[in-house]
Amino acid sequence: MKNLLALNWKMNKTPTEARAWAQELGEKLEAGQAELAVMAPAITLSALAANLPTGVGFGGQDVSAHESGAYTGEISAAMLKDVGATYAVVGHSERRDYHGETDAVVAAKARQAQANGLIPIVCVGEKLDVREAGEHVPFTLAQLAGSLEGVGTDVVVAYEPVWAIGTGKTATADDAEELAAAIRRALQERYGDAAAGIRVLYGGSVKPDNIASICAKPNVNGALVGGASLKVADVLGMNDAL
Ligand code: G2H
Repeated sequence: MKNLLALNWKMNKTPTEARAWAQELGEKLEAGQAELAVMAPAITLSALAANLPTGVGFGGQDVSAHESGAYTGEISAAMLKDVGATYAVVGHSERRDYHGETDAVVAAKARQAQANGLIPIVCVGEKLDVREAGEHVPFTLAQLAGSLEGVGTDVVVAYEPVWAIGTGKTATADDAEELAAAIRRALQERYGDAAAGIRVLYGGSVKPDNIASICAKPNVNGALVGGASLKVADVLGMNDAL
């Protein structure tokens, strides 16, 4: 399965900056082994649609759990699809923490994405206290089960240990593989043979010099990258490393 290099800009880049980034990527990107997609602020997506090089996809960083209507400030899956998005991140730890998103809300968002032809990237992962208590596997699998309620197989799962997000502390490749393998087993129980086609990503302080060892693990099929996604040079470095 081709690795997915999913870039998560978070709340960075104006439409003007996004356009310049996409054009620079188009000038410098050479064919790589990975699929590349940019998860960007919704307001930048039209600029990305017009300027990203062929073959580089994009998606939203969140999506509404509702189809349409009186939900001020929200972006629907149909809106993302209409602008050309392929993916929508759901359940990122920053959404869970700062916006109180529960597993049930995350699952509803993932279902809404799929109903509109988008592939949800469902994020799960434990905080430091859970890891220190040795509960990271059961915690993450419980979060996964709740976040996949009613969700079909056209999905990506991203394991992002919260203690490794934006902190510079990267989980080791073995830490990533431990959870990726556990997630793969849970996906097999849930979806049967179809689970073999589901990508499991690792996220948390991934950068050009650690991506290769993490993605070399048998159950890791790519990365969700925040900080190192903002500069084209780093993206090229990660693409080259895969
Ligand atoms: C985790 C990751 C991207 P960073 O949130 O989803 O961010 O690579 O900055 O740790």
